[in-house]
Amino acid sequence: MGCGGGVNIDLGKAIAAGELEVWYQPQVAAHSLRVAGYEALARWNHPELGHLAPDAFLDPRAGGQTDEFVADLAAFVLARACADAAGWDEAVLSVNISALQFADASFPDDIAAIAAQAGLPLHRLELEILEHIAIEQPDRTRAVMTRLRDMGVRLALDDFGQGYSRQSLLMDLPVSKIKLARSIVINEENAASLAAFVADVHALGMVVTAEGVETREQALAMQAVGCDYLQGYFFARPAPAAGIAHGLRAGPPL
Ligand code: G
Ligand code: MN
Repeated sequence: MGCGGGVNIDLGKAIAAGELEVWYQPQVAAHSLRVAGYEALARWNHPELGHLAPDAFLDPRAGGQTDEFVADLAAFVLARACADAAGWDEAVLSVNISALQFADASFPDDIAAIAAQAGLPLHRLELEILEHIAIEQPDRTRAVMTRLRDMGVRLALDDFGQGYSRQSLLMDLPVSKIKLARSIVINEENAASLAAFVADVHALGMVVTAEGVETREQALAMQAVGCDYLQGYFFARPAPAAGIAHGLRAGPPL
């Protein structure tokens, strides 16, 4: 099977061999620094190469894999993550969802079945959709997103701010969270416009997560412009479910 990222994975074999894992990275509340939730991240424990992130064996934009491959991987991650998260107190589970799934009219029913099977209440589930998918394919994704929102599932726009959206489009989307792309590194020049953006998002009733926070300076600056949640290596790297510390602060104090 050809793969966009270069390393070939035989998904069925990897799952059967227990090589496919789901790791978790905390999102902390920007002021208390308490863990509010975890993002589920697939990791392939390759026999020779070690733990590979999906971008090493999956490229959703290049379409290197068959639809069936993407669907199988997604189904595995969702089921595994929901089962793990059912055992956490109140922490929200965030799962990355592909364009394909958001275009599938039966996806909300699949979600309800998977969460019920795992014993995870739908209000503790958040699904992340890439900004450009939600914006570029609104007719294909809107109905499914709205149905999920009405079921009580939270929706987040992932990798936000890479130039796809006019801000006015946000108003119409049934999402409750914007995740600022890791590529947006806060500095003296962009801090004021970021603060204005965050204020606009808040006025729409949505919250903002800063992703890819790697230093104390970035954490403090993102907190200062009003971000509600912070996520990144400064607080914690993705880790296996066994390493999760419930309700604790993640990372060093600011
Ligand atoms: O696009 P998305 O937000 O789903 O990407 C998640 C990926 O980003 C994961 O593979 C995770 O390991 C990586 N990641 C998480 N935090 C950081 C960070 O602080 N710095 C960098 N460079 N990558 C990060
Ligand atoms: Mn994500």
